[in-house]
Amino acid sequence: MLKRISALVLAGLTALAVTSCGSGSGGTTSASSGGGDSTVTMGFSQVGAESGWRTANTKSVQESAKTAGVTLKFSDAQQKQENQIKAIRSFIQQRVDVIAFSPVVESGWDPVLKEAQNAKIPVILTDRAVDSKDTTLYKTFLGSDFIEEGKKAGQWLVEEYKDSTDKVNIVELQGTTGSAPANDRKAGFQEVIGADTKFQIVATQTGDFTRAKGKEVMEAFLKSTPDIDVLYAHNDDMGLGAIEAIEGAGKVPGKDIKIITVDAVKDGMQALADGKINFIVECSPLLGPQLMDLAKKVVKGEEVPTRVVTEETTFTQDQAKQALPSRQY
Ligand code: GYE
Repeated sequence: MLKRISALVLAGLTALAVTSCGSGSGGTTSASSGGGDSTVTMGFSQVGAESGWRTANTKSVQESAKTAGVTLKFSDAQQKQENQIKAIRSFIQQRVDVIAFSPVVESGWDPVLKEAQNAKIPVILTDRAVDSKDTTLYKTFLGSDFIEEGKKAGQWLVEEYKDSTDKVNIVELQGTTGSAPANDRKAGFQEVIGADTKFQIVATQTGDFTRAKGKEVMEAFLKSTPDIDVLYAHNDDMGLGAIEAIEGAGKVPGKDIKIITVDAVKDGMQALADGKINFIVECSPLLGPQLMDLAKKVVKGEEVPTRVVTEETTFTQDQAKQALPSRQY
C-alpha cells in the first residue's frame, strides 16, 4: 500500500545541493562544512515515544534526515510541553538553521515561537498544530487532517447502524488532553454522529495515546457503564490496551463491543485482520521525506505552502488482511 502524498511539495523536488544556510545560519552551526557547500542543521523536538505511530514517525524523520544529508539534532520531550520549550530554546542557542517540532498540545507556544522568530530561525510544525493566532510564527504545517479522520470514523459507524433504530452506546478513549489530534478527532466524529440522536457517547476520557492507559480506562468504563456497544479510540495503541480489558471482562472485542481506531500501525492492522477491531482510519507517520524537503526550501528562503496535508485512507477487516504483508510500519 503506497502512501499517496500531497503533490504540492513533491512537485518542487529538485536539486539536492543546498547552497546557503539562509538567515538562520549565523555561521556557528556544527553543520557548516565550509567551502560554500554547507549542509542544513535541523533541531527536531519530538513529542515522545507514546505509541507505535510515534516510533514509526521518529524512524521516518531520522532516516530521511540521513538520506537528505540534513544534520539532525533530535530531542524527545516525553509528552511534556516544558521539555519541548526547553529543547526549542536550546536549538535557538545553538543557532540551528531550522527548527521542526510536533507540539504535544495546541496552546501556549507564542512566546518561544517569537524567540525563534527574533533569532531569524524558521520553524516548521510537523504532525500536530498550534492554536497561535499569529501564523507568521511558523513557515508551514505538515500533517494529517485530524477532523477529517474523526469524520471518517463517524461515517463508518453511521453506515454500520443504518438499519437500526436502537440506541447505540459509545465509549470514547481520547488522545492526550489538549492535543490537536484529540481535539479534532473528537470534533469530527461528534459532528457526524450528532446528526442522529440514537448515537450516544456514554463515557469519554483520555487514555493519553498509550496502551497502558487505554487498558486502565477501558477497565473503568466496563465497570461503570453497562451495555457498551462501541468503542471509539483516538489511536490504535489505546484500542489495543482496551482489547485486553474487554477480553479480561469476558467479552469478545469486535463482536460484543465494536471497535474503531485511528492510525493503522502494524499491531492495529493485525488486530483488525483478526476481527478484534472493526474499522481503522489511517494516519500516516511517514512525514520524514516531505519534512526534509520543506526544511531545505525554507532555509533557502523559498516559498512553501503554509499547509501540507497528507493523504490517507481507511481499512475494513478484509482490506487489512490484504494490506498487512506490505505494511511499512
Ligand atoms: O495518532 C498517536 C500518537 O499526533 C497523529 O500521536 C499523532 C498521534 C497518533 O501518539 O498514535
